[in-house]
Amino acid sequence: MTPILTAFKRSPDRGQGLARDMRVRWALEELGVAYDVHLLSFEEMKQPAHLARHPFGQIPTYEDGELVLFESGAIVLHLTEHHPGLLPTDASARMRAITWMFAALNTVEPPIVERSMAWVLEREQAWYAQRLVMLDERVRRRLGELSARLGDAQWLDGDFSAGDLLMVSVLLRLHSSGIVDDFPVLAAYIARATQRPTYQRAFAAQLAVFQNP
Ligand code: GTB
Repeated sequence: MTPILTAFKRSPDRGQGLARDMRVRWALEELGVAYDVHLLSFEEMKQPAHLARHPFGQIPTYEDGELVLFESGAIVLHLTEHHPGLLPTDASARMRAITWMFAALNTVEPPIVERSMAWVLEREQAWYAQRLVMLDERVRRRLGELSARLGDAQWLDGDFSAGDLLMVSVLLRLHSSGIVDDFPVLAAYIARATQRPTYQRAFAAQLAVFQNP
């Protein structure tokens, strides 16, 4: 049975690939797993049928037979556990790659999301400019630390892994801010990752949803 991923019927990012189904699509392409996509409107996401899949009424979810998962990181982890290619086989290296997955989602993504949500929800407020200085500083601190760790390496720890896939997915959310341009090591890292044919295929698939509603 072909697994089913849920995604926005009409993504607010207009096909920029910033919604979290994109990272799952990318992992599926990396691992060579065929999948179907079930597109949902915002209304449908809050209906009982989808709430049974996702307690918070969000995308993405992933269904494979009886198994129903939500949380993009958990879905990517599940995929890497069942298909070779995105996690090393050596136990220590594997755990280090998983650590980078957590770092992407728990340490790097939160300040980036906070910054973008402030723009969405607070940009009309008189104090927004002042708050943005602080939010930018938090993001820049993380990027500086990540850049220092990556250094001259191609990927975070050895070969390209699910840790890189999630880290790059998270960093891409900063694209419109221009902040990454101040971190050439990270800009090159993102370029390397997004040039992968697997990323390109995943990106094209989600863009097609927006272009062919
Ligand atoms: N922690 C969860 C995960 O990783 O799966 C977060 C899931 C999540 O936030 N899903 C969002 C959603 O369903 C879509 S991705 N939102 C609808 C709702 O909560 O009602 C977040 C997102 C949305 C839009 C943009 N954008 O327009 O750029 C980027 C990211």
